[in-house]
This record gives sequence, structure tokens and C-alpha cells, in this order.
Amino acid sequence: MRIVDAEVVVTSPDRNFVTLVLRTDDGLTGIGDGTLNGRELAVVAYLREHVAPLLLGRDAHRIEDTWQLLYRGAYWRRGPVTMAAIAAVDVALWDLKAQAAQMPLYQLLGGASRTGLMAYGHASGQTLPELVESIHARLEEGYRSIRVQSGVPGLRSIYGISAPSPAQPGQETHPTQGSPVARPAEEDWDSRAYLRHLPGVFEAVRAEFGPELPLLHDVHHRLTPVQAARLGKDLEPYDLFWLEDCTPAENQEALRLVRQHTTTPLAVGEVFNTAWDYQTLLREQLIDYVRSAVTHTGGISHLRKLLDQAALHQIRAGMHGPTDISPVGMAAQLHLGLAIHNFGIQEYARHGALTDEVFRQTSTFRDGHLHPGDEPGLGVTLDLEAAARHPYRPAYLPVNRLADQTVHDW
Ligand code: CS2
Ligand code: MG
Repeated sequence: MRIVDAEVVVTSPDRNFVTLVLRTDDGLTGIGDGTLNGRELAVVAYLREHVAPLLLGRDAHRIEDTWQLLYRGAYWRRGPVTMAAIAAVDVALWDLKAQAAQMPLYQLLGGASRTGLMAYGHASGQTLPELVESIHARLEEGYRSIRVQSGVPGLRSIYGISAPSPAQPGQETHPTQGSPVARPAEEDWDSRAYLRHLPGVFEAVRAEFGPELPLLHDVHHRLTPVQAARLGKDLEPYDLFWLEDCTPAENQEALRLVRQHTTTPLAVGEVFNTAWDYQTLLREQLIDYVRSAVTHTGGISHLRKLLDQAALHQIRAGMHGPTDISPVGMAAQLHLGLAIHNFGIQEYARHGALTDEVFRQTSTFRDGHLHPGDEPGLGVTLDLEAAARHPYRPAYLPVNRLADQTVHDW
């Protein structure tokens, strides 16, 4: 099974996606996601200029060898652009191998360890009534676990919440979705106001929805270790499923302080790109969930190694699944999540209707659970004609500023 063509497709149905399409001499087509939100074209150039020429003529079955060739062969280690590019190749090769074997990919990864993947959806509101309405809407859509994001009095617009609008009260912001921006939008931030406000939000949500509903919350890297420790403690009565990215976790040791002070479970890692970024976190058992996505962590081959290592420390997978992971990347992590033993939960934000036209998918979402489907391979096909109708649009993620205009983590 020789690779005869490697094409990089950029399309922007509802937002930008980068897809690698590999074709083989026996007529198969495999696809992989290389989308890096806000820096998409860096991955496109990496793939087109530096990776595609190396793939032509190679045996598509040699997945691990190709991974090592691209990782070690670059000499320069790690990094989001490199690891997204390697992920696109890795996932396309797994797609090809599973199609050649005429099996859904999860069968090649060891077979199903469960009947479906518990998925959490996003609820948010600028005010408490808007938030409650948003949680009800997600429950009606079938979600059985909910991430709760709330506005903070005095702050105009913050991560996960759109500014109040009569047309779409409390609807979640999908950064870069909709109207692309030539410059990053600026949002504002005040950690003390947030720390005062959030526990009351969770108290009210628990009072409305009862003790059973799994609730999650994303801090988006905004707190110092001591602030995060306090928030974890303050939220303990509301029994969170997890508290996500409570500090900028590239300072892995900082999580020690948080851990010493709270039993609120911690999830970290959506911005990491290799297993090496987790060394202290795993060894010292400082987190409970690994947030890495297949697309940003060198693909199935590398993330599998990280998750197997996490399993030895009773740490589970909670793979990143916002709309900036394409349907191809999502399918890859559904197959992986179905196969591994230490699956925890899957983030799931539905793509728009245009995206569903460009990427045809076999996955299903029923009663709060996802399943990748049983077609050979990943179960996703890319409609090249539909993709061509939606050219790339430059778009940036927002940035955050404090009241005195200091740039803060967004
Ligand atoms: C987020 C993401 O889903 C999440 O947990 O933190 O929405 C993140 O902001 C985006 O993926 C950035 O591209
Ligand atoms: Mg997050």
C-alpha cells in the first residue's frame, strides 16, 4: 500500500479546518486533521513544503516508522505546529490501515471497551437565568454532563460567553466562528471578581439541577496557583466532575500547591502537544484527566502512549473536543476513547450544518453518549467539492486584558 498522493485541503465551512488527504496505489483515501486554531496556515506550509514530499512512495502500513521519521527526522522537537502536522499524517495512516483491514478503527486499537463515550456539552450564561436556560437546552439536546461557564458582574464578555444579545441570550461564543476578524477581539478579566462570583453560581446550579448531574468548569489558565487552590476548595461542596486548566500548566510544579489544598478533580493539557509536557503531572499524580486532543498531540500513536502511561497513575482521558477540532479529529478520538480502558469523558460541541456537508460522518450521539460507528476506517469522508466552496478566512482567537490594560491569559 504505497502513498501516491498527499494533498492538503483548507476549508472554512463554519470555521477553518486543515485536512491531509493521502491516496494509495490500491485506490484507498485516508484523511487526518491538522487544524491549529488561529495558526492554520503554518501547519499547511509545514505539511505541503516539508512533509508531503517525504510521504510519496512510502508504505502506508508503516505508521510507527513514519511517526518516528517525522518526529526525529525534523531534529527540532515538539511544538504545536510540528505535532499537528504529524497528527494529520498519523491519523490518515490509521484511517488507511483500518480501511485496508475492513474494520472500524477502534477494532485495530484493541476493540471496544465500552458501549459508548459519555460526552459533555457547553452551557453558559451572562446571568444566572440565562445559564439555567442554557443548561436546560443542552439537557433537551440529549447531553447528560454539562460544562458550566458564567459571566461575572462588571466584566463585559469573558471566555465561553458572548456579550448579551437579544437574539441569542447566553449563547456560547465559538471564537473565530461566524464573522472572521482581522485583529484579535479584546475581552476583560478580573480574577478577584471571578473568585467571588463563581461559587455562588455553582450553588445555584446545584440547587436547580440536583446533586447527580456531572458539572465541569474551565478556568482557561487564568489563575495563580494559590488562587486556583482557593477556587478548588470553594467549589468542593458542588462536587465538580473536573476543574479545567486552573493555572497556566506549563509550570507543572504549580499544580502541587493546588493539589495539596483541594480534592476537586483537575483536568489539564489541551494546549500541550507531547507526553513530555505531562512528566511531572503524571509521575506525581497531580491531575485526574488528560485534556490532549489527537489532533494537537501527534495523532493516535503518540496520544495512545501518553494515555497508557496516564492509566498507570489512575489518570483518565478527557480529550479536548471544541469545534476547532474537525470532524476528522473528533472521529479519531472517538475510536481511541472507545478502545482504551482509562476513558473518562469526551468534550463534544456540535459542528455547524455547513461543516457536516463538507465532512460526512458515521458517528452518533444518543442519550449523552457518542459512538464512532462501524464503517471501515475513521468513518469520515471529505467532500472536496463542498470543501472548495468555503475558502480559508483569516481569524484570531481573542486576547484578555486587565482593567489597567495588562495582557492576561485568555
Ligand atoms: C476550550 C477551547 O474546549 C475547551 O475547553 O478551552 O474552546 C479553546 O478555547 C479553543 O480550543 C481554542 O482554540
Ligand atoms: Mg479548555
